Amino acid sequence: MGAINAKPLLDKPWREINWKDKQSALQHVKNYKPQVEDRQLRILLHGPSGAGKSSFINSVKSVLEGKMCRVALVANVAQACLDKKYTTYKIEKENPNSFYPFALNNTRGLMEGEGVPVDDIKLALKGRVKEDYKFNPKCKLSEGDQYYNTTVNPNDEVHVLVCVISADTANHMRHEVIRKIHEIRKAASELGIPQVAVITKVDKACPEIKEDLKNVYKSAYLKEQMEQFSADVGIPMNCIFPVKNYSEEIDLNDDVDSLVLNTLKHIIDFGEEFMNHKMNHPEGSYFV
Ligand SMILES: Nc1nc2c(ncn2[C@@H]2O[C@H](COP(=O)(O)OP(=O)(O)OP(=O)(O)O)[C@@H](O)[C@H]2O)c(=O)[nH]1
Ligand SMILES: [Mg+2]
Repeated sequence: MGAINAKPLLDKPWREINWKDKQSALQHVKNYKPQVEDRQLRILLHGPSGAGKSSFINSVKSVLEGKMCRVALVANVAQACLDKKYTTYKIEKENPNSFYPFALNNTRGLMEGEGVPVDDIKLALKGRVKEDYKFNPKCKLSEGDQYYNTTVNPNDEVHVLVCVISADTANHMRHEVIRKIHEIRKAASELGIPQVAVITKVDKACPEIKEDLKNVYKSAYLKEQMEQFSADVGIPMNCIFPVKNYSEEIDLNDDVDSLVLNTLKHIIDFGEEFMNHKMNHPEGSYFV
């Protein structure tokens, strides 16, 4: 994004979110139970290195557990590509032996040259990548490898694909990265998997948002950036969610929580709809 936002704030937010009622969004997520019995919703995160994938996982976990969590290692800005393995994050619910019925999967960053092979993300969508597989930018995972999952359980499959992008780079992504995102989207569409984008670091996009996160849907500047990103990668605006991850804070904050919860609620709804559709149409016929 680069240039400092010089646009005034809109009088009315272009999308409504209830900042005062964090509890009902939290309850919605807490009450979530897949309609299909014994099923776990799998949310696959991908996106450029440094975009905030690990931070988003930590933010979700922090909101749900009501305390600051740093389970996914977050890179210092100077470090490139911290996460190299395929990792599943589950979140404890109330007691140490019970978990929310959804999991977040982290992947190695998408970048030019050294990034995760697009084919590996395609395999992950189908549940073919085993936990702890170390992505190798030079070589895709292939059948016969010990980390290639030959017996896919429905809970290994992905139900919603989330592209994580930083607001300060969303508008000038390298052509190669955009091409990779398109290719991954195409593969997900063929499988009928819904796709969402999470735009992180909105506090860096515009000073008014940094000042007050409630301005997030009043910033004409951020809206323009989101529209441009939507046009570049083909994800519709109503599937793009801006968030501010926990990054410098040491205590939880209601506004940060509200935005993360609102995003998570939509991600879960998209995934649940797909899971049910797939159950009723095992032969395919998706309209994504
Ligand atoms: N200000 C601000 N900083 C953020 C936000 N989200 C992430 N960061 C910072 O951005 C940097 C990179 O974040 P990570 O979560 O490590 O990014 P990643 O996508 O997991 O990166 P890789 O693991 O290398 O692929 C860290 O220094 C975070 O603290 C945000 O919403 N606002
Ligand atoms: Mg990471």
